[in-house]
Amino acid sequence: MSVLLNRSPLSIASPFTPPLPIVFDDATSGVNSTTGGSPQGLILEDMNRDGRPDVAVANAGDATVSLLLNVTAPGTFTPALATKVDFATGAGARAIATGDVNRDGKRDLAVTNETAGTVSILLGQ
Ligand SMILES: [Ca+2]
Ligand SMILES: [Ca+2]
Repeated sequence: MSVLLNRSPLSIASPFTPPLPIVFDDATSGVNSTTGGSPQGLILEDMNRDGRPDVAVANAGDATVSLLLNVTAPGTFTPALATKVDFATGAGARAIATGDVNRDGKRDLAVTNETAGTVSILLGQ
């Protein structure tokens, strides 16, 4: 999994004339983090409620979801992700989404498992 930062100019003239220039890092200058096998779906969501979006990846190859907490220092231009923590899903994890399934105020994950023909719900703790 690669994180490519948006390097667009921070100030926008008012009124600006579209198109707004957008510039990203490329895979050689971005940050690459290890996921599980054959990563498929990905979401950015603040799973631990610290104000920084974290990364969750559905891994079809090893039937897991990898959660990589965002540990980027505030105000820096270098993204940093913690080492992944894996959670078991059904076989062939593909798409991933978040929501508060049990309405306890904590983000949960829902993962489609293509091979198993199931959906896994992983409740936030
Ligand atoms: Ca977070
Ligand atoms: Ca919840």
